[in-house]
Amino acid sequence: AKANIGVVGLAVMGSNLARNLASREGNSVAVYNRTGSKTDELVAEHPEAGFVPSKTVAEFAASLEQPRTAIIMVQAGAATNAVIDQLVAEFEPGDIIVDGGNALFTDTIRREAAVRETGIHFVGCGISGGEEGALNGPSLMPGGTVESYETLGPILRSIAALADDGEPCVTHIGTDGAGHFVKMVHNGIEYADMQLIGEAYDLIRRGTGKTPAEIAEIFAAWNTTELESYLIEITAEVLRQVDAETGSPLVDVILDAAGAKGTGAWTVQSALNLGVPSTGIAEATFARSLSSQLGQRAQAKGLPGPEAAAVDDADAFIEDVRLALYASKIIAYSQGFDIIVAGAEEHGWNIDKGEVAKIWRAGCIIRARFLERITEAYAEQPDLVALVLAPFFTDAVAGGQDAWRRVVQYAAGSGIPAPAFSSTLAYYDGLRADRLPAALVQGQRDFFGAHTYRRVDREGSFHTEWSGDRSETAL
Ligand code: NBP
Repeated sequence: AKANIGVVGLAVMGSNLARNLASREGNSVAVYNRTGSKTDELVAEHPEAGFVPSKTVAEFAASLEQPRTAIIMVQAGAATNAVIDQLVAEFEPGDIIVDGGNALFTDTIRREAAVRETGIHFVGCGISGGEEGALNGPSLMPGGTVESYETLGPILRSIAALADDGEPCVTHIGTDGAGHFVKMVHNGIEYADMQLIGEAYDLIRRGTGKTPAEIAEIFAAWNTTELESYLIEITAEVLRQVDAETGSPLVDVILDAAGAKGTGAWTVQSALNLGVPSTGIAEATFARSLSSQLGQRAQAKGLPGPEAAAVDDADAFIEDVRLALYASKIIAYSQGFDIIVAGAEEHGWNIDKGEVAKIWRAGCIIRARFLERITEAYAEQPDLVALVLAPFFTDAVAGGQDAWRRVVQYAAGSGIPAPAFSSTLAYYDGLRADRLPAALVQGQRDFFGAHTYRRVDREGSFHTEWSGDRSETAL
């Protein structure tokens, strides 16, 4: 019998996704991997899955029901290009090729346009949740045509994570690269969220002298508040872990140089291109870079600066940090959604922001209770100009801002780096400011480059004759 869905690329993600697909009623899953021994291993280890294995791409194509649907799970970049070419050579108009890898959305836009010429559908689908998600239910962010989603939708719904209300975490994000774009922003937000949690931990540790195990309990307690999320939950787990070899907290023996696979940088690059001030994600990405500059850090270690002073009231400080974390997190997410809005406008995608928040409620790394509030905010005001302007979030930030300011003051005064806490606060103050020093910047630009400026009291562009009589001309 032929399979109704196929998976190409059987490393950890592809194998797990194939097993997830096979476990759903009604699915028969064709599998193919460049190195055939991996296919044999997967089939041998999981007889229950009833896989339909192939050793060549032609055989794989022949093993699929028509119109064919195949999900590619190979390394992003050249490997993905190679596999797309191979599939296009065997597939026919009406068939669907899904790229489930972490492709850069501009690659997806280009690939979709190229594959469309052949009459085959190409869908870039963001998949979040790592290995575990792929196996038990990821959050899925498919792009591509509406037509392809009619076939693909039910399959994706069957394997997606389920939110608490039973809704599968998948929605058609938009055409061509929209799915990979939103997945990219998801990862950017993930960077910000992780950095903020890291700063909260560092401030508590240095401000109160508590041990990682004690701080683990604080995070576990926070996980019953509005901060409830997967990342807070695993933070407690990581902080609790003791190194078997040394008996020290594991967090103290892990080298403090954060890695990155590039999706944070892509998000920041997109934000810069779109002119979106996404300071939380940018600072989080730069913080990882700074941590990895081991040579510079070794030389800079002795630079002068204050010693962290212990706080007077540890419990009050910890509550301040919790509120600061919540406020900063709201700003970082608000900025992330601004990137989505700007990207959608730039690329002509009709992205439902509330739906995006909804499909992040389970399966993915940033899954959190808080996301329900984002969905509600967009449901109440579909044309909301910034998430932070939704009454619920405005109130939450207002309620936490005194604490937030105290924490940032303490960090600066004590010489503890808190780039994401402070930059999101500066953004908030910039956003709500009555006047910004941008007026002076415009004056400077006009002075040295005749770039002109606008006035608050009249329409039009103006230039001052800086090197002459300093009179103003309207242009
Ligand atoms: P890898 O990213 O490590 O890729 C390994 C797979 O790519 C193998 O099946 C390998 O085949 C295949 N491949 C390569 Br490499 N070059 C190929 C080529 N020229 N032609 C055909 N196949 C080729 O696997 P992964 O970690 O399972 O991730 C798969 C995708 O999912 C990636 O795009 C990744 O970014 C994305 N992703 C990963 C995660 C995660 O948590 N790991 C989460 C979300 C998304 P071989 O066996 O013959 O070498």
